[in-house]
Amino acid sequence: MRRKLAAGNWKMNGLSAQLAEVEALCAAHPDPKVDLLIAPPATLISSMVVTASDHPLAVAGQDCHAQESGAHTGDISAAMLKDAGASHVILGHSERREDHDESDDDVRGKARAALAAGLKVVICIGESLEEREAANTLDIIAGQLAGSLPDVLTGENTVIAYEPIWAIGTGKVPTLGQIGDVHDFIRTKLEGRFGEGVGRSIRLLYGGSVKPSNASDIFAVSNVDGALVGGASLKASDFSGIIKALE
Ligand code: G2H
Repeated sequence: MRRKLAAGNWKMNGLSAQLAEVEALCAAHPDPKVDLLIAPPATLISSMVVTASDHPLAVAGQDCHAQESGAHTGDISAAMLKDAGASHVILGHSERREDHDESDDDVRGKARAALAAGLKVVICIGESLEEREAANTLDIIAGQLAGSLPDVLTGENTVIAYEPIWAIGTGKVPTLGQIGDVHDFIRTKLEGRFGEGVGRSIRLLYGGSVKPSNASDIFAVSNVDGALVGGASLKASDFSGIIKALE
């Protein structure tokens, strides 16, 4: 049985004052029945860990470098995230793939580094609108899975987030059938590559314009084990509505 996961991705949003939302969230869910994770900007990781120190909320980075250390100005290593108190890192988000030209190969290298440093990874995949309209979605997903996932992973240390690029921050959400088709496809691919045990244990999140009003319907879709939430994770009241829909 896979435990449900509600993950927030704050992206490049949030100054220290934003931690009040985390306090409110923890107070609203003192004993959550699902796993909770928030990826703040790197500047807030340590303070968020302190804010949530009496709560099972886990904290994630939004990216890490594939190298352990070195001359990479502006980058952050997996060990640095761990040292700051993060337990997870999001990798391969479409905004990273687009803004920083990250390839599947790059994502796999980062995932290896993160797992080696003892972090858990949330690996993002998803098709563009052009790819969807050309009926290439499943080919794209298969390619991203094959290229982005390291060979050694488990359901304990890896989560996959399906985020159709055209649904991110746009308010557009795929039909429940479209979400189910992709999640079922991912599950089948994972079982084929990693074996039934591991393949069935990896949690699959849906991401892209999830909000309290659509969360229940999305969570009822087969093989949806939770959500990766952007905009609606910034306000405790919104994120709380999504968490309640998952519990
Ligand atoms: C997709 C999602 C979070 P939003 O990027 O990763 O963002 O919920 O704002 O569409």
